[in-house]
Amino acid sequence: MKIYINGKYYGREDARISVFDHGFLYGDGVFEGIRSYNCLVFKLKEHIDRLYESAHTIMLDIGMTKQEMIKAVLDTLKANKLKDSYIRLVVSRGTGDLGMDPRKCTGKPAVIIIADKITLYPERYYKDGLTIVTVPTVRNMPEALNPQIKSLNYLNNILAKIEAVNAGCEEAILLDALGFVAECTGDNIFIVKNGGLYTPPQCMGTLRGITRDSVIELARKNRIPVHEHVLTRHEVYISDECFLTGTAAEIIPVVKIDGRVIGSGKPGPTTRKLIGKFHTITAKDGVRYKI
Ligand code: PXG
Repeated sequence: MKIYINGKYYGREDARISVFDHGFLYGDGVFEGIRSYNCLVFKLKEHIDRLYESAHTIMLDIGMTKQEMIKAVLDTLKANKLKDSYIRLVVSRGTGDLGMDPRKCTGKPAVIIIADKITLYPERYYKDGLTIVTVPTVRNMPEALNPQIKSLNYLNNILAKIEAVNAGCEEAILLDALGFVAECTGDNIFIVKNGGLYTPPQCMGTLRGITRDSVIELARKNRIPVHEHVLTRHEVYISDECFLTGTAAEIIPVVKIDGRVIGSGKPGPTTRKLIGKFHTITAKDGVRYKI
């Protein structure tokens, strides 16, 4: 494995950054998770744009143009000879001292690109659907730490993940500070009701997921009405279908939430249709590279 750190490649054992890096000391940095399918990087521009937007808000100057970053991602994929890949792009504030003041980080930010094989949920979850729970940990309030910033500080999500695992589930629903459904630990949530698609708006505790946007676009193209609407748990429990979206999981059906069976208890027709359409676009859209 060849890991990109600031323009150079390192083997897995040698790819290291300083313990004084503020990404490590404080979670001060940003990241993206991107996928490639058969030598096509899906929504690369959108991921790079979101990375730079996250960096802009935390006032982190990445020190590379977006074009240079895109080239670095493609070069890393080529160096690793990966056709299908999960790409983790991390930009941390860089090394400083033990104070949190970002001005103490006088060196360059650390730009890290790891391209690995994909680890997915087991196939049976796509076939039979997931069982998930609502957890006590509430999604960060936008005024505190906006979920739109894909920062290296993911403890909010990790706490929710721990609660899901404690309940014997793979994913968790987090509510926002008002008690509306926000999203899952690493996925957005959709429900289907009476033929329409509903997903929480991005204004409260919801990341504007790139898979979410792709699904909205796909649904509209296929004349499925889409509503970005606040959702309560009640509306989720009485939905006809439910599914989650994310770069890692793609589109995954949910069949039981907090002990309530969703719809027929099996992945529904709209979910299955969207999964099929999604695979069609990941197989043909994207930025091509040669290995
Ligand atoms: N919500 C949150 C909180 C996320 O972190 C999504 C929604 C879905 O967004 P995209 O743009 O991927 O459709 C995410 C994405 C991981 C991992 O390693 C996490 C994500 C993506 C890829 C890998 O757990 N989060």
